[in-house]
Amino acid sequence: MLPSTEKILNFIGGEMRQPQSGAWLENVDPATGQVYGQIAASSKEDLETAVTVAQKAFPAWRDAGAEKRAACLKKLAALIEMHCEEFVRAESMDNGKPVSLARAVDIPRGIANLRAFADAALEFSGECFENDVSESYTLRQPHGVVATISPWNLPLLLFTWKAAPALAAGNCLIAKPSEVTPASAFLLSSLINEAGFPPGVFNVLHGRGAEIGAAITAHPDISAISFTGGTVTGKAIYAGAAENLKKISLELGGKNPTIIFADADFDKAVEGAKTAAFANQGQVCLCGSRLLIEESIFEKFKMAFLEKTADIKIGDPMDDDTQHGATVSKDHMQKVLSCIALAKEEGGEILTGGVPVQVEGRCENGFFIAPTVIENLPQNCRTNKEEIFGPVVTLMPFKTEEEALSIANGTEYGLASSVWTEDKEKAARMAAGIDSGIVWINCWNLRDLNTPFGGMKKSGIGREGKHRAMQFFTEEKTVTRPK
Ligand code: TXE
Repeated sequence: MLPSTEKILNFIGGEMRQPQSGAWLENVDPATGQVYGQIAASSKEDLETAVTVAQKAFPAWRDAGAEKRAACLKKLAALIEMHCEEFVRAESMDNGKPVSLARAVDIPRGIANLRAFADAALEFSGECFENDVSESYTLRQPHGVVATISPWNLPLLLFTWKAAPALAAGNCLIAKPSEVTPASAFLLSSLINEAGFPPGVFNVLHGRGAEIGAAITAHPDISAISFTGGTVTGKAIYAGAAENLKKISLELGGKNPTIIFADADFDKAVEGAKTAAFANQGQVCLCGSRLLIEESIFEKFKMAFLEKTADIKIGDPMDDDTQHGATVSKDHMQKVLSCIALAKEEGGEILTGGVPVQVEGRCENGFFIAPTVIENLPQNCRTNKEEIFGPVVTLMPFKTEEEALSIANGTEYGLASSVWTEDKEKAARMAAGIDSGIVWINCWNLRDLNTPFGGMKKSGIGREGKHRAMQFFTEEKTVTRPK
């Protein structure tokens, strides 16, 4: 049995610990609007303790060897798998996402991340070079104490996506999950000792971003930070880390285009565009929030898309057949609704949704927003440029490939895009022309954990993914001798 998530404690030096300040935050279930627990509000004192135990644990963990590190990660994956349903329900209650989604995506991907980086620990190696006078090789060595700061939209998935490579590479870790969704990281922390990690290697600190997150960013003994979250927070972390020249990996927001050509497989494109727009209530940095449709099929596609959207089942996230749950918090619901109000002011026509939904029964006070489709907005209005991060998609027609590219590239973001066409050459031209770190052809969010993952422009700095993340979490050293 895993511990109750009603009291979310820190995990420092192999022990569950209360926050030293005695301060707690409230944890709200977004599907009911009710407070259901308390979260440790960590302060600088907790961080100092965590850094001290992590520094002490580092030499032995660095020297433990890749096999030991891989074994701990694999054991942790197996333990989460054993408790899968408890994780599913905790994730759903904390975040508002349907249990079906947590069961199909979040928890299995969290497990897969741990396994992928267990393999990466064993595969990762340096390079050899040779010329007429010398031969060289590189060593890849862990930084020491590093930190991860992760968001609320895919809590366990993104927590493990960062923690696993940090540990696989031989670092000791201070991991800070979002204070909005701390439950799955807390449950994971209750399994760290059983997985075999020595005390001090894997620490989890909870609390507010502006407090404990900022303290982590400023701490001189934390050498690297991997962050996923909003662009504004990413900039603050980048600035805060500059003082100590920390290594920084930033995966930030997106305003991703889904581009539909007239020659696409129509039914697959409609289904794909719907999933891209509304998955996880539109709260995925990869979501396709701008739907660009070739003019000759615009009306037909729009009608089919609206029909599909109408079929989405909104309801209690704990019901197995719910497809669309609550947005993550009251604040976030209000932010999304204010973006919809702005879209109307900008002249947008709401084709469906645009309003909160009251789900009857235990969820009547929950934070639900109907999937929302908007048209008739110019490509350069705020609604089409700023990240909304909710179940909101705008429709725009285009006539040519050039126009599609110009609209697609017309924002400050450059994370992901999805292109639907049966013409392989056109797909290749679009892929080469779009300013985004990831381009999906005739699919969306089809992930291979080996591939580089990350964004251009204001969507971030650096790439994650198997070997890229291992590179980030290691320092490269060149060793040369004469021939
Ligand atoms: O996330 P934050 P917020 C976008 C989305 C959303 C917006 C704001 O558009 O509306 O960001 O969301 C920690 N120093 N994304 O404010 O603040 C925080 O505790 C150090 C995109 O809820 O970015 C949490 O652990 N850390 C996104 C993490 O940062 C700080 C996912 C993310 O929270 C900090 C989520 C500080 N000063 C939101 N302030 C994606 N790319 O997937 C906060 N944090």
